[in-house]
Amino acid sequence: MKIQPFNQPPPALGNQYTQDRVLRSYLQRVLPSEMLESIESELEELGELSGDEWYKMQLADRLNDPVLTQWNPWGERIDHIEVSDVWKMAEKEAARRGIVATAYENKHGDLSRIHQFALAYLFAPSTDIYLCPLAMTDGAAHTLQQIGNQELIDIAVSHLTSRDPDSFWTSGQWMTESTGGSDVGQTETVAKQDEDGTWRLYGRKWFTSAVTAQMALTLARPVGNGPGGRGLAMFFVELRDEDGNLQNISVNRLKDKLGTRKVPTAELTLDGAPAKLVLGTDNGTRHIAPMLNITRVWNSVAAVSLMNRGLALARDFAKRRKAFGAMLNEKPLHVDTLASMQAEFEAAFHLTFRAVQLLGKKEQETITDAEHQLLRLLTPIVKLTTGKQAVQLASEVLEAFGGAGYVEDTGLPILLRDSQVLPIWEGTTNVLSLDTLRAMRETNGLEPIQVELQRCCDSLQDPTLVALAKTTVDSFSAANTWLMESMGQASELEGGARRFAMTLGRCLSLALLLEHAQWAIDQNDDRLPLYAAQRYEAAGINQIRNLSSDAAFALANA
Ligand code: MFK
Repeated sequence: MKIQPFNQPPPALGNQYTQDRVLRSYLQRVLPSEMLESIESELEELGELSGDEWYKMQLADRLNDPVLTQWNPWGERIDHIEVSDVWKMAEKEAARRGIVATAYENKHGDLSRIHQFALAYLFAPSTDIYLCPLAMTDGAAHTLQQIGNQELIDIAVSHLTSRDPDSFWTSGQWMTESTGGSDVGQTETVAKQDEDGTWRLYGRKWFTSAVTAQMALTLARPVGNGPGGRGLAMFFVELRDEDGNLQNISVNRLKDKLGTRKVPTAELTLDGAPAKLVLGTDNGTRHIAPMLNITRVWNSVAAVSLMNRGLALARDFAKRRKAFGAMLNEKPLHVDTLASMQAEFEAAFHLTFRAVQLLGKKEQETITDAEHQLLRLLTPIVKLTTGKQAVQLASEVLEAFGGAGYVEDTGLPILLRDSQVLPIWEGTTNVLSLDTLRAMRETNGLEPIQVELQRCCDSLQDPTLVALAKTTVDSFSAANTWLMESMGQASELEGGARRFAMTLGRCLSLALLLEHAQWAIDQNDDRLPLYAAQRYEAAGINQIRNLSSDAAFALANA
């Protein structure tokens, strides 16, 4: 008798917009219905491509990493980088579909950012982290506009925000040097001025993402300036001359990374690269901060987008895979695991899109002072909270496939490897925890968060939601008490900063999820967001622990 081989059914994706209950329900709540109607065809089209043609292309292109060719056959240094087919497609499609431009065309006033990031969220998971250059492009356009350097705005912004693939530019953000990715004040690149006034940069940039960009914003120390971030200046660099040759920039090698392998991250030597000052000759870290705050929001959108992709695949697989006599989606423990993952995702989604909403209001100057302060605090909190959730969720997604999740040609391991970058670049979890403390010093302490929690809680009527809201109050109160007790004890304050920032992140996520859950009940008698909130709350909100810093030093250094 012939043995019938057993084959596992691969997961499949449908339209990633029409199947996305969470995104659709959120957009219904926050957008006027005419606006939603006017943008829905774009979202549906992207959802279709992302779940079908682009997803298939991504799987087929899995092994094609970018290739650096440093020399042509005749001995000329060219430093050409050939990117993958998905990246070539993504660059054109990103321009045509206005993944950056939508925020600047401003068709929908302070809701334009929500429109843009809904597009980015659908665009991201099948385009191999092409969101990275788009994030930096948006960050550069935003920074140049905010600073108001008209010469540079005239040179660059119409390209950065173009919908025409032939004139669309992307931007790099060169900050990291071998002295450190976090402690940017140690930057060793120097800036010297020629006799004719042209600035030239000399140094080595150690981790420059997407060197295929046309321009970059970067930091360098003008000769004679003092140490630290204050002694740095922010510069604008156009990478290539009119003939397309790199201008005194050489690409030493591409990084051999765990994930984001399609992103051609490079080590560069700048040997007199011409540059223009963006704003003054000092305070470079302060001046580049607006760019970081934009890319941190993109990072969070990438996190929720990848979480959603992992869940879509795991959910579909659970409908197809039979084990122990039943489909996986009929097995209580498997279903319980998926439900907890879904709850983490929904909480992360609402936290992220609250930051997006506030960013739009800030840019259109419809933001209140309290909301402005909230956005400053939220930016590091959202990035650090969602970055960690994305890694944990991607790991669970792989496990939900059993051994298949650990096998490269399923395309699944890439989800975990790509997610692992999210808590690292654009500020690690610890750097952002410290930025949360910095932000609190700039704002009214924790008051903006308290006001936001109160706003969410005030919207609740359903008794289950009201009961869950008590956890936000208790967790916030624990964070506040810890802060008061730790003030003046530098080591305790720094040592507990991550648990503090995480508590605020989870607390805000729960409150925003509760707010949405009330709306969903009122609107459609939809109790799924409530179930997500229950499960999210059960996973634990308050991370504050009384752990001594002295004991941490003893233990970690033993
Ligand atoms: C998928 C989507 C995402 C993709 C993007 C991918 C691109 C990948 C490329 C990269 O990874 S680029 C590198 C990213 N690098 C970082 O994010 C750096 C992480 N380190 C920090 O954020 C440090 O906190 C920092 C470098 C800012 C510390 O520098 P300093 O000079 O020691 O900081 P200091 O003295 O505290 O702050 C200097 C000024 O900046 C202060 O203002 P004042 O001069 O007025 O006092 C700060 O208030 C201000 N500042 C710092 N961070 C700020 C900020 N202002 C607003 N927002 C912030 N976040």
